[in-house]
Amino acid sequence: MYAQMVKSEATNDDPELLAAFQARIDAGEKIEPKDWMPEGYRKTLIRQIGQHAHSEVVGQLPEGNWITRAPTLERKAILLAKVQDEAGHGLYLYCAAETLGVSRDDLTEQLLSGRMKYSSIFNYPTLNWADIGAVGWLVDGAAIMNQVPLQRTSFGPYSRAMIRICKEESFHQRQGYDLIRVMAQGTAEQKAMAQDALNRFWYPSLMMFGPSDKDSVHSAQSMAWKIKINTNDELRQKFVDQTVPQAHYLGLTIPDEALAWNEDKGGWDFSEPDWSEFYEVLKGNGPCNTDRMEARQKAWNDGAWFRDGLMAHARKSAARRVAAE
Ligand code: FAQ
Repeated sequence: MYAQMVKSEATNDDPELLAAFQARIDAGEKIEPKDWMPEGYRKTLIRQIGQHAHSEVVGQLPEGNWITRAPTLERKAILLAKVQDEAGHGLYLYCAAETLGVSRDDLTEQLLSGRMKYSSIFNYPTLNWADIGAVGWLVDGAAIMNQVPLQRTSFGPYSRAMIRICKEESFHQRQGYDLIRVMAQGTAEQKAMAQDALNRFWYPSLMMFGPSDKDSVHSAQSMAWKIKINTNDELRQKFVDQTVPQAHYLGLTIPDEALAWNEDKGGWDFSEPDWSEFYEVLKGNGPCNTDRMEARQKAWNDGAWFRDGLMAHARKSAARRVAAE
């Protein structure tokens, strides 16, 4: 089935080149930017890496919102460092996408015009300090579950970016767990806040892995090309299996009455998220879609003079160098 799909995605490509390309992928070789690649492979990577980069950048907004209101100087410093890391992740990923022949400006324009997505999770609000713990524990926890296998993705620049990102992301998950632990073990009111944050972030976190495998449009092809290493459902199951014991340790309850240990599969049975909500968020109808896009549009407009200045400086420097030769 995979071979058939590879062919249909890249009908203009020479079958011999395609077969040689697939053989390299199957042998576990990394594909580098100057290597020949099917157009479908390039397009899929630009879509996935671009969306991933946008997610890192938009993902700064729900947390950045709390930097000035962090309860202690230590928590403020940690959050500031984390948000700064997310900006860095966006940059590594935009650079990886640029090696495929798309500029960062193009990718940003596609985001702002609604032609490119970012992760659904960042369209949910962070209403109080416990939500910052839930973002680190659950959102970064889900992100890292997806990103660790991506270190082995077939495209060299993406795989190398993921190695560095995963190192930082594991610190992010731990600071979130530590924050929520302090609240869960605090006063009754703080524990209630931690439980409320878990209640609101649980299903949106499960949605981060994408639609169930039967509805996933790209998984089969992306897995044949080793752009994706696992299916959406496999990673979602791993995330649930990792997170349930953590919640139990904290004395918090996963908001799912159907949650039950399944001895046969050696994992937890759980309820699917409401997929109609997921598709509504993707269409732009989540609680914060409008705010997030307005914030990105404003940042892009406000930065125009600076980008223009940098370009003018680069042009003048180049002209001076030519004149001096
Ligand atoms: N949100 O066929 P599939 C982070 C779209 S980590 C929005 O299964 P695919 C760290 C999908 O694009 C978060 N859209 O798609 C952080 C496709 O639509 P399209 C970002 C989603 O690509 C933490 C359609 O649904 N991580 O930011 C979502 O094979 C805290 C059909 O789906 C990555 O991007 C969704 N959740 O699998 C930062 C990881 N799910 O494009 C700050 C890399 C699916 O045809 C604070 N990406 N869609 O219009 C991936 O692994 C994959 O792209 C998936 C989706 C697994 C997300």
